[in-house]
Amino acid sequence: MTRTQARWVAAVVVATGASAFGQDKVAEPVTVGFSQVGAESSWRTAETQSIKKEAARRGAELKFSDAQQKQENQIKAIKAFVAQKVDVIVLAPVVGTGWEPALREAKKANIPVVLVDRGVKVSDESLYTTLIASDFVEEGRMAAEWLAKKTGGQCGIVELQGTVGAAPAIDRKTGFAEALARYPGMKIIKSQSGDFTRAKGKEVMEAFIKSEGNKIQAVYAHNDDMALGAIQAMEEAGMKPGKNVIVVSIDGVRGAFEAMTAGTLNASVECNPLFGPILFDTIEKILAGQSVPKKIINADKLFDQSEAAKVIDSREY
Ligand code: GYE
Repeated sequence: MTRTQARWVAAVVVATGASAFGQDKVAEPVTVGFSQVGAESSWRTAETQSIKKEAARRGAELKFSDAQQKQENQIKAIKAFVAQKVDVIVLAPVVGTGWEPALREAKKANIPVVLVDRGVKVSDESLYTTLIASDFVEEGRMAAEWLAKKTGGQCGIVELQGTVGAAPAIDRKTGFAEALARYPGMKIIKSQSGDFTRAKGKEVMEAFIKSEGNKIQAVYAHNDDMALGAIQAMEEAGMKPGKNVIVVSIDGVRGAFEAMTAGTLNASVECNPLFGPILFDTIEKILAGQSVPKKIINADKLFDQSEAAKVIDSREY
C-alpha cells in the first residue's frame, strides 16, 4: 500500500467513525484539488454543490478553484495543486484542447487526474485516469429527434451554442446536425455561441429575432440557461415561446422544469450534474490501486411538458 492509499483508507475510517483495529486514529484527510470551469449556469452550480457536499461527507479535503471560464486560470490551478502535492486532481475542463503541458506535470508528480463532465483532446491518453461525463452527441441527437416529431420534420431553427471549443458545445452541435440530416424540411437558419449563460442567450436571441423575425419556428439551445434567456427575449418581442416557437434545450435544471410547467419551454434533455457520489467512489478506487474504466458515461433522458408537472417536485437540481 502506498502512502496515499494508506491515508485514504485511514481517512475513510475516520469519516465513517469506524476503526478497523479497535483504536482511534488521527489521520490526515485525502486532499483533492478541483479545478472548476466557473459558475456560468445553474447546472454548473449544482455540480459544484454535489462535489463539495460529497467531499465533506467522506472527510476529504477539497481545494476548490473557480476558473471563471478561463483556461489559463485552470492551468494555474493544476500547477498549484501539483505544488501542494494533492492526492488527486479533478478537472472540469472549460475547452477541449491545450491541456497537455499541465497534465504532463501532474503525471510526472504521480498525481492521478479525473476529468468530470467535459472531455479533453490529448495525444497521450495516459495523461488522465478517467472521464466521467454524459454522451453529449447522443443528447444532441435526442433533442433533434424530439423536435422532428413535434414539428413533423418541418421547421426553421436557430441554435444557441455553448462555449466555443467546449466538448458539450462541439458534441451537442454534431449530434443535432447528424439527426437533422435525416429531415430535409428542418434547417438551422442561424447558429451562434451564447457561452452557456442566460444573459448571453438572451442577447444572441435578440439579434436572431431582429434579423430572422418570424422565420424562427424553433430554438435549439445547448443548455437550459441560454434557452431561458431566449424565452425572455421572445416574450419581450411579443412572440409566444413554447407555442408559436418550439424551444428545446439540454440539462434538465429546475428552471427548465418550471418553464415547461408554465408552457414556455417544450423539452429538455437531462444531463445529470450530481457527480459527487460517483466521483468519490472513483477516487476511492484509484487511491486503493483498483482499475477504473477510461470512460464512465451517465445515462440521460428527455423530458417534455407532458411529464414536467408530474416530476418537478422530485427533481434534485
Ligand atoms: O450543460 C452547461 C454547463 O459541461 C455538461 O456546462 C456541462 C455543461 C452544461 O455550463 O449548462
